[in-house]
This record gives sequence, structure tokens and C-alpha cells, in this order.
Amino acid sequence: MNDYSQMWSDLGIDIPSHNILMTALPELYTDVYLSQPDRPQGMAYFDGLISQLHGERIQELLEHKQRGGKVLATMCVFVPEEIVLACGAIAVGLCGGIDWATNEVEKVLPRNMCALIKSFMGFKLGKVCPYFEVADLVVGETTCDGKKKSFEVLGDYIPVHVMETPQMKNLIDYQMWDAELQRFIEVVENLTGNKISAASLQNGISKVNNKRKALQRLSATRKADPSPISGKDALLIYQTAFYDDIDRFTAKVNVLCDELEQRISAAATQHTVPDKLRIMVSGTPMAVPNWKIPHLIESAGGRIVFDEMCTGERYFQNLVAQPEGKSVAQMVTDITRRSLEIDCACFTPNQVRIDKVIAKTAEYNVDGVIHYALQSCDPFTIEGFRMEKQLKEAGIAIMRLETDYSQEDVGQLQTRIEAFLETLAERKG
Ligand code: BJ8
Repeated sequence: MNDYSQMWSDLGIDIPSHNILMTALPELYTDVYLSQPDRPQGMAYFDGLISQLHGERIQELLEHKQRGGKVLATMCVFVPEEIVLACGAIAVGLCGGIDWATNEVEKVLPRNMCALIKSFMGFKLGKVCPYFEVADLVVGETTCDGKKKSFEVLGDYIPVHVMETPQMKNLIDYQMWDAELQRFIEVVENLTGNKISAASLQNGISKVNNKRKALQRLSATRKADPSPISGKDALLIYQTAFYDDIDRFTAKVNVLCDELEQRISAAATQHTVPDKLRIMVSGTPMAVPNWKIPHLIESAGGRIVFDEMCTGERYFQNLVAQPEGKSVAQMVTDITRRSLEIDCACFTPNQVRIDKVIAKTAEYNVDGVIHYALQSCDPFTIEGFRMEKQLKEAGIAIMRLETDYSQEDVGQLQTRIEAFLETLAERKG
């Protein structure tokens, strides 16, 4: 494996702290991922991707910058990657799935913020995230109050552009988001020095649509019983979708899907044992390396077959309309329409998300739903109550969990998850 110490040091990474992080992750990864039996061969690429997330991928981004390209770091699926690509820039996600530099974070943010926000702030303040250090601009949004105010604070450390995301889906919200996208185009054009053309935006839309189609294909394989891929592996792919080179990633997901579809065909002739319990996880996104809940569910005998999260369906469930033959303005309107189809809990009302969960439990033959919210995340925690009530009325088993990134509640969570799965097993007979 290459030694990237010099690259990290040149980026201003705190090497001793980064070493601690890099030492802890392989152990966790082996425990959560590599210990799984019968993994698809196509997962080898994603294992390599994770192991090189701070190495080879960062080097690629630096080479892109040496050629005059720009890198934009994002924290939300609202930020239109299509526009970033159309200006010749690259969009990457930010690390945010582990507690880091908490003492430093609590000097600038209140203690009871959601773990996701504290984590990405900790990665910046603790200087352990090379994505922050290669980024020319962080693109934030006003989805929830915590993020809205935290991006203000983050702006003291790195250039930040904040997009005002809509909270409702009325005509005025479409118009506002369309105007926000125009403002974003100006920002990215000024940063990159590249003007968007119809051809470049068409290309950006096609690339992102192809990535989403590949992820939709992956998701569709999980309707099979038994599902040909573990929920943890599927989650890993959804998580890395925010980091990898878009064309390479799309190709690798499609190769994996070929293998999964072959597995499904083979299972049909071999009378393979169906999944014991098929689970949907719904709620706040799980950023790398937040694998706590999926690991507990699958260790207790559940098979996660659907992820109703932004590291999941919410990211790829909708495509931008076909861009061929359209003007830039028409394509921007299409991006607006797709964005307003996102069913994040930051919207009000958001009945469409609950309706989708009910519909998908049938489509994916789900035995029970685990609703997951990070502590102090008001949008998802509050919506979880409504979700629970309506699912129960529809006869669907559901359990709500609230947690953070600490390991302190693992025992308690394990007990609750095992008890829930036992109930599901009895119900299933
Ligand atoms: S579109 S889910 S990625 S906002 S967990 S920071 S909501 S307090 S992440 Fe999200 Fe975009 Fe919505 Fe998706 Fe706030 Fe909640 Fe923290 Fe959250």
C-alpha cells in the first residue's frame, strides 16, 4: 500500500490524530464487513475504495486540481452534482459518521447537536479529513436549523456557500429553488471559470442519472428473497457513491449488479433458503463509518433489504428528466422538479415519505421497519412518531430508535433490536 503521509502533511492534516483514526477503522471494517460470509466478489472493489478513501482518491482529486479543476464538498443530496460536473468540477461528500474532536467542537457548537453535524465539524477542527482540505468550497444548505447555523460557524474555517432549500412544495418553493440553482450556477461558474452550456449540463445530467440508475438496479436486486447482498454491503455502496469518480463508480455498481442478478437466477433453481426476517431501515442518513445499527440488525439475524435514507433510496429514487434537446433553463427546471421530489423530513407536510414506506414494505416483502433518528435531529425524530402511528394502523411492525455515534448504548440497542426481531419471527410464524 502506498504511503500518503507526505500528501496528508502537505494538506495540513494533523498526522498523529489522523493515524489514530486510520488505525481504528481497519479493525472496525474487518469486524463489520470482512467477517460476513459469502460476500459478492464485486464487493472487493468497494472494500478497496474504502481502504483508499483518504489515499488514492485524494490523490486523484489533487491531480484534478493540478490540472486547474475545482472540488466542491457537500453534505446533502439537494446540492445538484449535475451543475458541479457541468462546470468541470467534482463534488464529494464530507466525512461525518464518527465522533471526532468533540472537545473542540463543543467550543463552537452546543453539546446537544445531532452527531452528524458535530462529526463533520470535528473532522474540520481536528484536521483529519482530507476532503475538507482539498475542497475549494463547501456547499451547505438550510435543510434543518442545526445545519443552517453550523455552516455559518464552518464559514470561519473554510469558504462556504449556503443554498436556501425549500421547506414546502408550493409554486413559490419551486420558483425559489429554481432561483437558488441559478445563483449556484453563478457561484460554480465564478469558482471554476467555466460557463455552463447546454451540452455540458446535458452531460452532467446524463452522468448523474446513470449513477442513480445503477443504484436503482442494485436496490431492485434486493427485492429477491433471499436478497443477494447484505444490507451492510448495500449501505457501503450508497455511502461511497458520494466519494468515488462517477463513471468508474457507475461501471462498478453495474458489474456488481450483473453478479447479483446471476445469484438471484441461481437461487431460483437451487431452492435457496429465504431470508429469515426482511427489514427496512428508514430515517436519517448514515455517513461513513456509521454502521452501528445495520451491524446490530444483521448480527441479530435480520436482513436489511431497503434503506429509506439519503444514504439509500432518497438519493437515487428519482431521475432528472431526459435532457436531450433542451436549453440550460429547461434543464435547470427539470433539476428543480427532481429536487422537490426528495422526501426529506425537513419538508412539511411530508406525508409522501410515509406513503412511500408503506408501499415499499409490500414491494420488498418487508417484515418490519426500524426507524432510525439521530438524537437531537428534530425533523426525523418528530416525523418518526407519525410514521409509527400510520404504519401500525396499516398493520406494519415498526420500532423507533434514537441514538448517536457513541458505543455506550450498544448493549441496550442490541436488546431492543433482538426483542423486535423475535416479535417479527413470532408474527411470521
Ligand atoms: S435531504 S436527510 S442529506 S438534510 S440528522 S443534519 S436533518 S439534525 S441530514 Fe439530510 Fe439533506 Fe435531508 Fe437528506 Fe439536520 Fe437531522 Fe442532523 Fe440531518
